[in-house]
Amino acid sequence: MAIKHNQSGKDALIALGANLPLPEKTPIETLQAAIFRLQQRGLVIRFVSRFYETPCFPQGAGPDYVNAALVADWGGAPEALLAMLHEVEAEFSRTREVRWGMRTLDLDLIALDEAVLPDRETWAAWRGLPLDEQMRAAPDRLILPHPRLEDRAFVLVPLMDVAADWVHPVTGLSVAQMCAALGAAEKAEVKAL
Ligand code: PH2
Ligand code: MG
Ligand code: MG
Repeated sequence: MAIKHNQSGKDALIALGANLPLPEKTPIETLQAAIFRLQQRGLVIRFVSRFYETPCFPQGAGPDYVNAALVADWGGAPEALLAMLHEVEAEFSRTREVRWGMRTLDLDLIALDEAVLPDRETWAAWRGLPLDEQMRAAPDRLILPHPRLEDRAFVLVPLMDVAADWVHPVTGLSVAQMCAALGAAEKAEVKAL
């Protein structure tokens, strides 16, 4: 978990992913360059996970992903961090046409310490959405923690490297507990590079 001394802001948990190459970069190189770019823009990065090769979700929707996670120290508004992530995605040619489509770079804000946004009721509504509706409806507001966090080995396994002790403010479960609840087969598919 992030070092608490000398920390001015909150722990931001960020998931990184890529499954399409850029003209001059493999997905691994894209993630490395994106982390560097976030630092250049002033993001204080505390920990970066290993990089993992993961099967595309939904299955068959595209090439394997490279996924990673990082913890940053963020003192500003959550929306400002989200805007920075979107700007860096755009710098790496990310377009947003297809929900859950293939992407050159995906930077997802997963959580900001204990923040529940926009409020617990709205969070619970997004969390409870059935899969077919999830595929149709994309939230126009920032929902934190990420409503699908506990379902996704490609997010939780990298988070184990950097934030195993982070506790979900609604469910009370730590990253380690959520990860332990995943199926063994699903976890085994997330392979450290
Ligand atoms: N991201 C998605 C959709 N599917 N699959 C894997 N393995 N990793 C991802 O990061 C991922 C995905 C939408 O952001
Ligand atoms: Mg995203
Ligand atoms: Mg994503």
